[in-house]
Amino acid sequence: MATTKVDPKLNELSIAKKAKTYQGLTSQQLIDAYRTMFTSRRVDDREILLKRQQKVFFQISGAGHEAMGVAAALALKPAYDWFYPYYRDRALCLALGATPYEMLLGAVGAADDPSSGGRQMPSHWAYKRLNVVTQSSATGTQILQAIGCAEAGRYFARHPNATQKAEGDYRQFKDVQFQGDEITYVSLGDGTTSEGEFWEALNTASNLRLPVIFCVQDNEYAISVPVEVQTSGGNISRLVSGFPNFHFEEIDGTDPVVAYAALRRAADHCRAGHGPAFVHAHVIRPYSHSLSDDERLYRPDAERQADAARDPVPRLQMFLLREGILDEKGINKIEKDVEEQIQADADRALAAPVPQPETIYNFVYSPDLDPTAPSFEAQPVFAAPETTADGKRSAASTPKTMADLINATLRDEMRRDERVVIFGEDVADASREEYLKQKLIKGKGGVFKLTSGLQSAFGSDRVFNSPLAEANIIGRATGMATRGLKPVVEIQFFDYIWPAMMQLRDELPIIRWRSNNAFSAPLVIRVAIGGYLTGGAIYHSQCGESIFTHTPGLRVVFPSNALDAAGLLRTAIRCDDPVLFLEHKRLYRETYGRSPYPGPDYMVPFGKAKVVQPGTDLTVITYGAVVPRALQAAQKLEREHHVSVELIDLRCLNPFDWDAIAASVKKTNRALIAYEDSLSWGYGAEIAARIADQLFHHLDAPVKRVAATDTFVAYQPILENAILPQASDLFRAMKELAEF
Ligand SMILES: Cc1ncc(C[n+]2csc(CCOP(=O)(O)OP(=O)(O)O)c2C)c(N)n1
Ligand SMILES: [Mg+2]
Repeated sequence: MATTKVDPKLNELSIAKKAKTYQGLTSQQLIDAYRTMFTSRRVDDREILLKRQQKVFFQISGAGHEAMGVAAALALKPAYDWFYPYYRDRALCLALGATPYEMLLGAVGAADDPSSGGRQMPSHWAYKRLNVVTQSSATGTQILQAIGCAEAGRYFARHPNATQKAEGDYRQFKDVQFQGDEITYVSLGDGTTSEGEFWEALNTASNLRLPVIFCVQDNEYAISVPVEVQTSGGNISRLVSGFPNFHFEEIDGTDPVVAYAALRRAADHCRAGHGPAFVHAHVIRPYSHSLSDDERLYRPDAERQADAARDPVPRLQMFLLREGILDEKGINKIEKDVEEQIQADADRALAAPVPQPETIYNFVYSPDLDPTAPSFEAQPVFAAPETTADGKRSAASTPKTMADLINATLRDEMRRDERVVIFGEDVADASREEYLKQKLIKGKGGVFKLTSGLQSAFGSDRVFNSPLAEANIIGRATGMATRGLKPVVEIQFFDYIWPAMMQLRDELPIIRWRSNNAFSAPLVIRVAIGGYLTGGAIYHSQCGESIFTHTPGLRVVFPSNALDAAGLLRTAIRCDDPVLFLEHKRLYRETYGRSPYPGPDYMVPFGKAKVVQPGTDLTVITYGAVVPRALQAAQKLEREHHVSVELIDLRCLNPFDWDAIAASVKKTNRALIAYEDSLSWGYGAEIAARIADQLFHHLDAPVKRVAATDTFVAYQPILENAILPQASDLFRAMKELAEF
C-alpha cells in the first residue's frame, strides 16, 4: 500500500509488537491504514466545510466505507491490478497512491484535477498512473466495463504480440500494459445491485471465470431507499450464491483486519485463475448520502446512533490503542500531521488555476488522430478484370455486395491488427467449435452472415458470441477498448440497441472528455439498421440515427453502397474514436452499389460527402437507403422535366460534410433533405436549420424535407410503403421544389 511516510518515532510501540501480525497485517501496516482512513475522513470533512463556504460545488463522502478501501489496497497491487471504484472509494484511492491535494483539486474543479480537469463532480476517481479507470455518476455502468477490462488482460496474456505499437492507426497512441495474473476490482453500493448490468456482469464473470473482485459496499441505503426494498430478502449474498466459479465472502466491512483477510482470500482465488470473487461488506453511512441529502428525513436517531457505534475510523483507533500498537500521543501526532497537511493542500487547491472556457471542446474526440484527414484517404486497388476460360469475369473483379465487402474488410483488418476482436449475438460461426472442427456444420456468422467465416479463420478468442444482452456487449467492449483492444462489435438490429443506451450515451462517447484525455475507448459498433424490408415491421425497421449524432464524442457513419462501406469501415477500425457504423439491411445484398474488392488498404475519410450525380437546379442531400431511391427520382425528373438534380450522399453523419452541402446549395439555390427516419426531430432537421441559418441569402425556395411519417414502420407492405419515403415521394418533392 502506498501511503505517506510515518514518523519513525511513532513506530516505537509497533516495533515492540513487531512479531505479532493481524491476519498477516503488520503493526506498521495498521498504523498506515489508520493514517489513510483518518485522512480520507478529514478530506471529506474539509470538502463539506468548503461546500458550506461555497468554495466547492458538490460533496459526496466515503465516510463509513474507509476500512474497505484500505483493505482492498493492501490485498491488491497498485498500478498492477485494475480498479473500477465508485464514489465512496476515497480511502481506496488514497491507499493506492492518490493524494489529498489531487482530490481537493477535483473538489474545486481545477484545471489540473487529474481525474477530470474540472469536468466531473468530485469523487469521480480517475488516476491513470494507478490503473484507476474513469467512472461516471451512473450507478452500475462500471461493472460491465470492469468485465471487459479483465477480458482484455487475459487476451493480451494470450496474444502478447497484440500489445505492440503500430504507426498510422490508433495503436500509435494506445499503450498497452498487462500482467499475466492481474485482477480487476470493481465496487458498488447495495442499491446498485438492482441494476440489470450488475447481473449481466456477474453472469459473464462467472461463465468466463474472469479474475474480477466484485466488492459490494452495503450501507443499507440507496439515498433514502433501504436495502430490503432493493433486494429480495434483504441480503444480496443470498441471491448471488448460485453463480458458479465464484469465491464468496460476507463480512463486517467496518473492520479493516476482517476486510483485509476476506479480500486477500478473494484475491488469491482470482490470481490463481479459479474465477471471480464476490465480497459483500456491511458498512455504514454516517453522513447523509451527499450534501444534497438530509438523512434525518428518513432515518431515526436510534438507527443513526447504532451505525455510529460501528464507525470504522474510531474503531481502528481503539484497536490500535487496545493492542498497544499506538498510544494516545501517537494517534494525536498522526491526526495533527494529517490536519496540517489537508489545510495546506486545501489552501493550495483553492489557489490552483481553473480550466478556461476555450478548452471545453478539447478531447471530445482524439487529439492525435483525425479521421477526416488525408491520411485516411486511400484509393481502391481493383484486381485486373481477367476473364476465365469460359468467358466469365474472374472472382476478384466481379462486383461484390455490401455484405461481401464488409466481411472482406473485417477479415483484412483482423489479419492486419491482432487487437481486433469481434463479438455480439450470433456473430460466431458456431460456439460449439468442435462441430466446426469435425466439419459437421458450415457455421452461421451473423444473422445477416456479415461475420461469416471469421471465427474459423481467426479463432474463438477473437470472434465469439455474447449473451443476448446489448448492454453486456457495449459495456464489455468499452472496458476492452480502454485497455487498448479494438472491439468491433455487432448489435443485431438497431431496434434492439436500447438496452445498451446507458453505455452508449453516458459512458463510451464521454470517456475521453470526462477524463480530460487520460482514458479513451476507440471501438466500432456495427449495427444493422433500417426498413424497406417488406415485412420488417416495427421492430426490424427502425432508424433513429439522430439520437446518436446528438451525442458528442461518437462518430456516426451510414454508407449507401459496397465500396463506401468498405472504405469507411476500415477508417472506423483504424481511427482513435468510438464509431457507430450503421449498415442498412436492405442494402446488404442490393444490386445497387456493388463493387469489386478494393484491396486491403482502401479507406474513405470521415466527413466527406459524395456527389452521386452533379446537377444545377436543386440539391438533394441524403444518405443510406434513400440514396438509390433519390437517384431513381432524380433521373426520372431529368428525363421527364429536364430538371438537373445534384444528389449528395453524406456517407458520414458525424462529422458531416457541411462544405459539400454549402457549395452545392450556393450553386443550385434549392435544397431538399431526404431521410428514412420519421420526419420530426430527425437528422435532416439539423441540416435544414443550418442551411436556413447560414445560406439564407443563397436560397430561392424554402428548405424542404422528405422523410418517413411520424409513426413506426408497419408490417403490411401497403402500410410500409405509405410510411417510408418512396422514390415517388422524392420525385414529387423535387418537382415541387424545382417549380417553386
Ligand atoms: C443509473 C442511476 N440512477 C440513479 C442515480 C442517482 N443516484 C446516485 S447514487 C444513488 C444511490 C446509490 O446507492 P448505493 O448503490 O447503495 O450506493 P451508496 O450511495 O449507498 O454507497 C442514486 C439513486 C444514478 N446516479 N444513476
Ligand atoms: Mg448503499
